[in-house]
Amino acid sequence: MDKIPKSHPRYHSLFLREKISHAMKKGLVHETGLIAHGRGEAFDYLIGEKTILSAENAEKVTAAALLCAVNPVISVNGNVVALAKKECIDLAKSIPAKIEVNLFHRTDQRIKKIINELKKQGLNKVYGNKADALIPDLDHNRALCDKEGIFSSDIILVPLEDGDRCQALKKMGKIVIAIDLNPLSRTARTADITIVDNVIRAIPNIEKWVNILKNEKKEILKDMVDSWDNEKMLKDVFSFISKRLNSL
Ligand code: PTJ
Repeated sequence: MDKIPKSHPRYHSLFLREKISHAMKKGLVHETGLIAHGRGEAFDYLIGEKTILSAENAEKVTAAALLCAVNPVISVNGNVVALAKKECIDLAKSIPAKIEVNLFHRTDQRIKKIINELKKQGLNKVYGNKADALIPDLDHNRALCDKEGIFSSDIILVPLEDGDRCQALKKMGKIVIAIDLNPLSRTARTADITIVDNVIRAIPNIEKWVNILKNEKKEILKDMVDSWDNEKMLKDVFSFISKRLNSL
């Protein structure tokens, strides 16, 4: 990777760009993943590049939901693996949950490369290669999934989702949790729980809450999930952003 001086005021942001660009050169990230990353950066600017209270609350309730799940699955794509592969594996181990590679721009080669990348990082079993099931009512490659993974999951965490799949997964009766910096996206408005935060902060923060809530009674965790109001949370995010902009 190019050497970015640590003293640069935008060091962290530039470092993430380097990671994404490096992963694209390795064939892990699709070229349009760079554009998606840029859109994410713009929204991250608007929230101050920090985990805001609404996101912290969503991360806490996500941990509660994942701890109540029978077959929780974390769905990862090129961007997520480029930015937060270790964090995803740590989270999956702490729940425990399965990790499945599910791509919008799916090719067998990229699926294999991403699976290998996760295995190199210490994950023994990675789903997504079998593709022996289909998400109904979804017209593109993201419909391909594993019977034992996404297809039979009850709760699915989907960082960098697209709205279509989110809707199709919900139609299957699953609880869908999305991580999306864009609170206006169809995904953000369709998911049961939306985390408006950067995956690089969101994933370790969910793990933090998993460890805090691990020994809590299931009824208490279920109550937290049942009383979650995603629409209100999104309104709070809009209000946060507009107040922040007005105060600048
Ligand atoms: O690896 P593939 O083939 O599955 O392709 C993945 C991309 C990202 C190209 C594909 O899913 C895509 O086109 O995504 P979209 O529709 O552009 O949506 C990406 C959303 O994720 C946007 O709303 C961004 O704001 C958001 N986003 C981007 N980077 C981050 C993010 N949200 C959280 N953390 C990020 N780092």
